[in-house]
Amino acid sequence: MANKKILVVPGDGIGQEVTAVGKQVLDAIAAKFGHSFTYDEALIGHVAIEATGQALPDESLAKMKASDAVLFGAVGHPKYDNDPSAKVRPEQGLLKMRKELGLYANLRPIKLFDELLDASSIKPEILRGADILFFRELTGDIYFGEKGRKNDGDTAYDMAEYSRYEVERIARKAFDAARTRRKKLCSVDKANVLETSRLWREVIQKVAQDYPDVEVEHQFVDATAMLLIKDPRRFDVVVTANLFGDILTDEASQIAGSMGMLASASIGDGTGVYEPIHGSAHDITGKGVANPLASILSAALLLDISFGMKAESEAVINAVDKVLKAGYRTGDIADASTPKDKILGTVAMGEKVLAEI
Ligand code: GGG
Repeated sequence: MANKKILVVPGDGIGQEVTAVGKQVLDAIAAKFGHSFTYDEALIGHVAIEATGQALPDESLAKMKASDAVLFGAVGHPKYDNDPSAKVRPEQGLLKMRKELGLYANLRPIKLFDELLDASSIKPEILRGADILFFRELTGDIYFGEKGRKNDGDTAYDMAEYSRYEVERIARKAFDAARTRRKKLCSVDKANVLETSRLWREVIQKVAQDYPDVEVEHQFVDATAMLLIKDPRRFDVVVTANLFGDILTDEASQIAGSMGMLASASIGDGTGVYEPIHGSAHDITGKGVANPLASILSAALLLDISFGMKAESEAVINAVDKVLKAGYRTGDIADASTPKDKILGTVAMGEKVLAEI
């Protein structure tokens, strides 16, 4: 029996809807395994800007630091897409949270549930058995470098920067993970063009000397984008920089059938944050159709990584598997052969998973 404090930070758009389901799943696990989970809530993103003027209010950050884990939703709002001059934006809350909590490693498992082989636009014979674990570096790169305008606003710049220290710490996390899997690591960069990538490759090669049992390959990001679709099974652990990881994992979500299936764990120096890789999806917000499985699978990662509760985490994954085996789908993972009565909304899909726990 464990006592744990979980901070629920739904954020914007469908973040609100899917995180509510993720929390219900944590509750069901606590009841089944005799744990005591207590919850608090905090604001981030557009909802935080509206309430306080800040994308990540100090109070939210303090609550994050004081909790054992954070179950997070998404940030974003379309109003900022058409207002490039906005000084405060929802995404600033996300970046500040990552920096302040030292969340330098973002784990994004790309796991295809067998039942979803046909949901993907990639051919089943290419996909079957694909299982990739991405390590996206999360607190450096072009996201955090100096940015600005010059020449009276006619020229814009974003600086990309990496230090040896930053590359080495994510590299070691990825190599450690490769040792527990198929012992293959692919480091993705653009070392034929970028100086940050040349340093990245140099550090990966040095760290690799401490892991002689792990087979290492280096790929350029453009080639990786192609190989993920052509031959996803060639990858085991992939480690890459912040921007490349952001883009490649959206692409790789198609291996798992949908963005709505992909969970993530952001870990580092303190409290871990667990969230779907998808954003706030305002086009479907409030319609009750968002896929809650990424939030549910994020809860499974939380149980495993932050609380060391392997059996509890597996109970969640098995429940998802059973629901998919029974043929239930949300709209994003349904296909022409899915019977209408098996296509569920957010809440109903959550209830099916809860019933299997
Ligand atoms: N749950 C992920 C999320 O809210 N994504 C929105 C976003 O702004 N993502 C940028 C990033 O992950 O760097």
